[in-house]
Amino acid sequence: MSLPKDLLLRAYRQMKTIREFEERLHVEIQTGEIPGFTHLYSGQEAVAVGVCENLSDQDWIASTHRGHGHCIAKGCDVQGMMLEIYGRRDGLCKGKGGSMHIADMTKGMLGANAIVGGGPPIAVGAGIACKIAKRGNVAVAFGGDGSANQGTVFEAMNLAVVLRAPVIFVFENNGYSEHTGASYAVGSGDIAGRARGFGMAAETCDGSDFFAVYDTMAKLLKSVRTGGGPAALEAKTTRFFGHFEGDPMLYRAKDEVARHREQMDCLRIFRDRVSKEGWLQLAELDAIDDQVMALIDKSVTTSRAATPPSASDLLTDVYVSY
Ligand SMILES: Cc1ncc(C[n+]2csc(CCOP(=O)(O)OP(=O)(O)O)c2C)c(N)n1
Ligand SMILES: [Mg+2]
Repeated sequence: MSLPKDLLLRAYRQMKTIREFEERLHVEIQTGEIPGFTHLYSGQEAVAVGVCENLSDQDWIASTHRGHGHCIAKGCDVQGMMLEIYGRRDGLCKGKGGSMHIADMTKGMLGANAIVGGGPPIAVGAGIACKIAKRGNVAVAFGGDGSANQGTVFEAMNLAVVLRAPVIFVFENNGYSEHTGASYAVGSGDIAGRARGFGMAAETCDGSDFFAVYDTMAKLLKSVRTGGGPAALEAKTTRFFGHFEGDPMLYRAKDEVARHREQMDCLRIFRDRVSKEGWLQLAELDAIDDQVMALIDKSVTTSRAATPPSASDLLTDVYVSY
């Protein structure tokens, strides 16, 4: 059965916004105007959106170094994000965080995180807070296949089970941790199986298919929101760019990305499905494409012309005031 039409339209808009945000950054980074290190999320959009369409502003997420998609899917302001990535004063974090430290507490976005495996312990803390508050809210930790090998993640999964914390560990298995293949580096290859070993429910799904991610997440959430303890989701996906911007990708077959863009493009898969089922008209999606292109274009133009923080801003926001 189809999901409500407004949800389908919003999901497409979110995935398209992430895609264009990243494809445009890929171009703009080459101008040298964007400071710092950037990891692009293109190819993985259905995971962030399929997960976050099940969440509200009162649910929390902890993101990764590849965090733009998670931010957009959780509702962060696109213009504010672009300003932040350009290091501008009006950015979401006043231009002091950049790509790998975007956060927005008002949207339940606890932050991108440069530490691989750094998000899950934070999400467990947020999950414990949700459990104490008893409002049925949850915390989600995003992580990659590489993060599934980190001790911090094992400790977080164990603690979440022991304390029955409402946390979902989402593992985006994009096949690589930097330049190392998951087929080599993840023992047994079964990340969901590892999570099960800690005593939680865990599912695997096709991360290129919004509907598969959305439905699997919804199924897991039913129990997590009602006191059933944590769960895990392993989504099989791919990234269309290198590990970081500038990565020559010598570890991937020459035609691999082209093949994946052809076969694993979540936007194309979504468009095919909703038009075949008669749920949406392609013209409706084309209109969204145009609006998204205009939004990204404006966000880049505005960011390029915006002011960076001044020297006097340097020592503010060092500590949070309670
Ligand atoms: C604790 C820690 N170790 C190593 C690194 C360097 N590093 C940054 S990203 C990355 C790969 C992470 O792979 P994965 O979890 O699969 O995420 P992906 O990059 O594929 O999204 C590594 C090893 C780091 N940032 N933090
Ligand atoms: Mg990976």
